Amino acid sequence: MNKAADNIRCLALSMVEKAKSGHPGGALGGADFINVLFSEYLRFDPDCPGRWARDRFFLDPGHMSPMLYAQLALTGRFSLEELEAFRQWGSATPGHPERDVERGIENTSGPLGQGHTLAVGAAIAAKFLGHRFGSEVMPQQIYAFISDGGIQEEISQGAGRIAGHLGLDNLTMFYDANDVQLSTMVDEVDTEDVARKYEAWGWKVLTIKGNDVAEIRKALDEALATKGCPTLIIGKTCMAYKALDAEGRDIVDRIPTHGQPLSKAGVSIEKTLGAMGFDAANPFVIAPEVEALYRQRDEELRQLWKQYDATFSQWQKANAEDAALMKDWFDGKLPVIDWAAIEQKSGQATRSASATVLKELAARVPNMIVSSADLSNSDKTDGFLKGTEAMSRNNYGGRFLQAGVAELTMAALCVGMMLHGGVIAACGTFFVFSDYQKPVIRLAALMQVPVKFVWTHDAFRVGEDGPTHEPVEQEAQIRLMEKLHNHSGQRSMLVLRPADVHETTVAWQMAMENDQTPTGLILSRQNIDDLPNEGLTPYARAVRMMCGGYIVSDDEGAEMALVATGSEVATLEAAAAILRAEGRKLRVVSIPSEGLFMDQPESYRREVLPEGMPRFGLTAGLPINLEGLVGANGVIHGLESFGYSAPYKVLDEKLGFTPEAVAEKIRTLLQRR
Ligand SMILES: Cc1ncc(C[n+]2csc(CCOP(=O)(O)OP(=O)(O)O)c2C)c(N)n1
Repeated sequence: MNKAADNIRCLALSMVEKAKSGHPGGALGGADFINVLFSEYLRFDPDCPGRWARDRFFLDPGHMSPMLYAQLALTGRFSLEELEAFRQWGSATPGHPERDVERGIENTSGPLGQGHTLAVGAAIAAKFLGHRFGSEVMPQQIYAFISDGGIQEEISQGAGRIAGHLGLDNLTMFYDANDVQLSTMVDEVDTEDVARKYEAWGWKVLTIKGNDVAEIRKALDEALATKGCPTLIIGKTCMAYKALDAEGRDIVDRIPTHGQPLSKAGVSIEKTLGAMGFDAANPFVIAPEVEALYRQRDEELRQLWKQYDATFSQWQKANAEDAALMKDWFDGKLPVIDWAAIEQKSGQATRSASATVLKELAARVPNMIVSSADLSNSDKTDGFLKGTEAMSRNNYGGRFLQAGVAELTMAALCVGMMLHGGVIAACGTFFVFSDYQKPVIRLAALMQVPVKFVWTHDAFRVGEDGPTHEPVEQEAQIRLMEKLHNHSGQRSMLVLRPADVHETTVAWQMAMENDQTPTGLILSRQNIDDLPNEGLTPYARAVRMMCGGYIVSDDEGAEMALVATGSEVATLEAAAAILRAEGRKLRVVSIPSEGLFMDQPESYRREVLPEGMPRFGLTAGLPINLEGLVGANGVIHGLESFGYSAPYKVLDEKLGFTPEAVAEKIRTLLQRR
């Protein structure tokens, strides 16, 4: 056992030496725990690693990637050559691990704190699925590995609170407590009692010597036997464990071992590897006894999976329908939904229209879990809640997660649920608080996890709550994710701001059908008039937004195209009505997703926004929202300051967003031509 942990140390240290960059110290200290976990506890099928019922290991400190890659080399998922290419262009071993389930990497990690929160989300999904299908077929345990950085990150407060509150006894977290962080010692910044903190959240806490195999085993056994609460194993480890200087002495100052090759931190690679029985001249090896240990483990795992398969097929025989359902859920298959038949009440706020759709989804999509950060009655995710129950430690079948006031945590929990698989997750809050969620949105976009973000109260028309609650620059920020492409070459996020209740139905359809990237739905607080349907059914008209944007109303020989997203489209329609009565010819265009619109063939884009037709844009956000669509020769009326506290109709007047004020701006432009 110790030789295997030393082998991980040898590989991890050598990867960083060879790359001339990376974080070796933590990896050396954590090697003993990960080695025990992978060689004796973690259950996965060595011949089919992505199986639904596998245990999952979530790494929080992504900088400790050498430890994970080295471990996965012992497990047989990475070759030694791949370890040698650590951090290099095109390698399978980037600086921080990137999600690759077949290779044993459940989550992309690096931004500290997120990884273990994803694990809590995965534990929630596992509990939900265990409740639905039975724990004999959904027996998966969720393991998380966290370091001082993750413990200090604010998100750990949300993750710890929720995991304790829900009593997630399928979650075991190892805290690599090595007293050292990147630029300081831990006690220079943190004197809290971590054990008591987690106990207060309802966790079982075990404190052990984290480099001691027997203590690690005992703690893992105890964690697995614990019922009713998650377990935190605080492993007191040693940073850069077993690193020696040229005289063969333990090194003294361990902070420099955190983030650079150990040879630059006063460590002798020859002495260190030599003492562990490895050769510094040829360090990329797996010792024969270590190879034997892990191949032996493969055999044990194969036996375990045989037993599981037998249990599963018995269950399948007795529960054929459930087995088919389970497959559909893990395959991400959506039930048939008659979107066109969803009845929307005219003239409502798009958040209310969203509630109407969510009511339908609650009835039709039994593996959907919706969450809200204590705003369900405002962000209208309560449309879903009415069709289910809140999840609790006594009811893992509830499909509504009351996250409390914790937007960042909630977002990460939803991403974690979807990383686990088998469920579809959505979460709601006010659009202005998407600011609290950005780091998770970014990671979800990078990992291509199709969580649905519901953001309501989408502009200054929030009104009386004032500038703290009025998003102005948020749409511009979130649309940057539409411009950023993921590693599959797709726009990394779909962002939709529907213009009326019917576009909201279609926006939800697009969100549910988007299984490639996260989707953001930006919805209004205030009521919005329906857009004209031009002889189509409302759904048939709205479904044209699947091209990103479309012509809502048009006059032959239109003199100008009026462009907007969301509620401003209805304002443009109203302004156009005033001007049409004066004999003006206009075109109104709704573009709920600039990114999607830009992906249409040029011919379509030109059809909607012809080259020579002057353009006017209206946005309740920063004018930059429409610059790509309106172009340098067009004019945009937007908001260039924070909003103000007042009833929204007063704000419309003061800020020039009434139909009359908008019509006047357009009139002036038309007269100037
Ligand atoms: C959100 C976030 N902030 C900052 C960093 C940069 N960073 C990487 S490692 C680290 C210190 C981590 O210390 P610890 O968690 O104790 O890891 P160890 O020193 O044990 O390797 C920091 C600040 C990061 N990766 N993520």
